[in-house]
Amino acid sequence: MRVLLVQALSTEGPAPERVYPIGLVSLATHIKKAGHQVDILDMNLEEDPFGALKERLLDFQPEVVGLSLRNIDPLANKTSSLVPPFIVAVRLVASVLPGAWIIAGGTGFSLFPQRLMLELPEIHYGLVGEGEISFPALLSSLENPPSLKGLCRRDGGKVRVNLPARDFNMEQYVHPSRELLDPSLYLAGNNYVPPVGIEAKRGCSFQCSYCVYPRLQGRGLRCRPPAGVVDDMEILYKEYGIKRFHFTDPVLNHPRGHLEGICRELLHRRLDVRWSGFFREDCIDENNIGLFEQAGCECFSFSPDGLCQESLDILGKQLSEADILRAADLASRSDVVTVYHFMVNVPGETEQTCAKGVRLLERIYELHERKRNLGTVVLNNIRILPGTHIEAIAREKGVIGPGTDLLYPVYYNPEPFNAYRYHLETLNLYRNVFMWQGVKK
Ligand code: B12
Repeated sequence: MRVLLVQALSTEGPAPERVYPIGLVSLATHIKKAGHQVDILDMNLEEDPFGALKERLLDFQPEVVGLSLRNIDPLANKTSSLVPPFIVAVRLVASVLPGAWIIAGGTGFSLFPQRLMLELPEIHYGLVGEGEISFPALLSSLENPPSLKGLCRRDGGKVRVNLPARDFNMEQYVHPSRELLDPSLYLAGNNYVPPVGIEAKRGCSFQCSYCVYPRLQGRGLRCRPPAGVVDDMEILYKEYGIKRFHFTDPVLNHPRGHLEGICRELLHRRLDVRWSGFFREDCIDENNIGLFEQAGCECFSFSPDGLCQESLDILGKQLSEADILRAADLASRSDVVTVYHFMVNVPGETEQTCAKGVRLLERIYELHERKRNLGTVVLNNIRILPGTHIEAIAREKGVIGPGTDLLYPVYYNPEPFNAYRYHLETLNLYRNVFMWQGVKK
């Protein structure tokens, strides 16, 4: 069968930070192995994304179009949505090729399958969760599919959603066939994030109250053997000249030992690459931090989220303020840049917690001023996503009501601390500019 896989628009406006669609390329790899003819279109690479979609549909004449909705919205306190361009993409496919099967998937879709399929009758099937096994199985049973993991199908006026696949065996991970979508197309343009991702594991065993990662990838940690991960990097380095990577793991340095194994393999092969990822503070210590740096880590991204113990607890972080400062101290002594992410105006915020947050931020800057190695501090309000504990708290506190539509951006930011973020942003910008300019306050 001819199958066109489409990465729908992932950012608003011309994509400033591009991300190579590793999920889609992995799926393409699997369905090609299953004997299908496959083509990929990343609308984010196109100057005229909808024109490019129409053209590709007419040229390739796919029998099946798989649309990936990665992001529902851009987060970062923004109120724009990526649902409208997704709706238009689906409708364009249905109008240009009325005989084609339309299948939707991806992380954004997996968060709102029922809602999106009810809004879009043009979608024949959806797949929530991982697609490596279910997608090829669905392609070979389109007229009457069995009850596949993650399958979303219509039943009268309703949409039935099966439990998602979150158990793909990462020991049997297949290198994504990069020739299906050239990674070098992504090399220009990004200022911060390495566009090419590497999967070292899937799953997250933590239970942070706002987060959907366990829902998307499950709680069990499925690690790839380190040699396979490094093979992936080596292929990209040697065949495509890719030297910078971002590990896509929810938490890169958990469980302890796995990343260390990858680092030792990188050093053993003398692979001169740079990489980044999200680190957990309580899994970093004097022993492994040097190894991470030596093996090419170029940015420690921390997402402690809570700015004081009360907030850490309400967010379910299983971390202490001391863990944050200890990791900050270690990272600030290295030559690696560190970026911190925090949530602001979380449930239970008071004058006291706000003051504690300011102190923590000041303390982090003091540590990093020694070597001037703090990239930035990202400050966000919580985007309320369905099924999270934060959604329940927001309902209980009346921050959202029965009529609130969570498909579109809704943040937890009630009065009286709804302007606290701006206060912290000022502090962050002030400390950051003064640090980088070497000006004493
Ligand atoms: C790594 C990551 C990043 C990295 C990417 C680095 C890189 N070079 O790759 C960075 C930090 C840069 C990043 C940035 C952003 N991200 Co991000 N990211 C992730 C993360 C942790 C993993 C994504 C990943 O690569 N997974 C591995 C691949 C293999 O899996 P996959 O994409 O899910 O694909 C599988 C399935 O979804 C399915 N599938 C996918 N497509 C299709 C299509 C069809 C037809 C079918 C059937 C199946 C299917 O099959 C695939 C294989 O199993 C996810 C959270 C998570 N745990 O999933 C968030 C996540 C996807 N990101 C998210 C967002 C919002 C963003 C940003 C907008 C945030 C921001 N403000 O900067 C940007 C957007 C960047 C962009 N251009 O798209 C959200 C999306 C949901 C939402 N709330 O909208 C998530 C879910 C995190 C969250 N906060 O909830 N991200």
